[in-house]
Amino acid sequence: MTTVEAYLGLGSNLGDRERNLASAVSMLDERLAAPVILSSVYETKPWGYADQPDFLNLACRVETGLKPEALLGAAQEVERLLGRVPTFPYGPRAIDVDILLYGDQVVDTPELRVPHPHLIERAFALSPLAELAPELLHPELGVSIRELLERLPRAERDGVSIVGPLLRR
Ligand code: PH2
Ligand code: MG
Ligand code: MG
Repeated sequence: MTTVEAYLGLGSNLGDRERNLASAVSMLDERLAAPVILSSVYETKPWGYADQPDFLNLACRVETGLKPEALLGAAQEVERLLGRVPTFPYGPRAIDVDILLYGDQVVDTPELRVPHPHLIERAFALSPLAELAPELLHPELGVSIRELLERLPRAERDGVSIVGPLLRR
């Protein structure tokens, strides 16, 4: 089986945020039948819509045999099982599981865009990703994750602070 190194971004700002992240990670472990390598947990100021609680975010690396559409299906199933209910764009959510990168592949369909179209604007996604893969090149821009993070405005980077390792419970 050929596998691809994919990176996911997870976030939560409703309920027991850390527990939501931990549950999502164990469900992904099961569904991907592969170990999920985790970044630290970060506490992050809400991006896009300010009037909501702070998020906890992390990134993870998975070595997966699933095609991007199937990986998206697994991510959405985890969101559903953890009781995510639709709100509004950039609004609060118990759990969000996004595909940030899928190897060096570019996907552009109505259902899925990879690399994640907002990745390069968001310190909450780039900071944990830079912890796992600082030298990885963005497939469309040819710029490293570390460099993309450094290019963000100071105010954007300052909205993100490292908390520590995820407690797997
Ligand atoms: N997710 C959003 C909108 N805004 N802000 C932070 N800090 N973290 C998120 O995960 C996040 C967000 C929509 O997916
Ligand atoms: Mg998202
Ligand atoms: Mg999402």
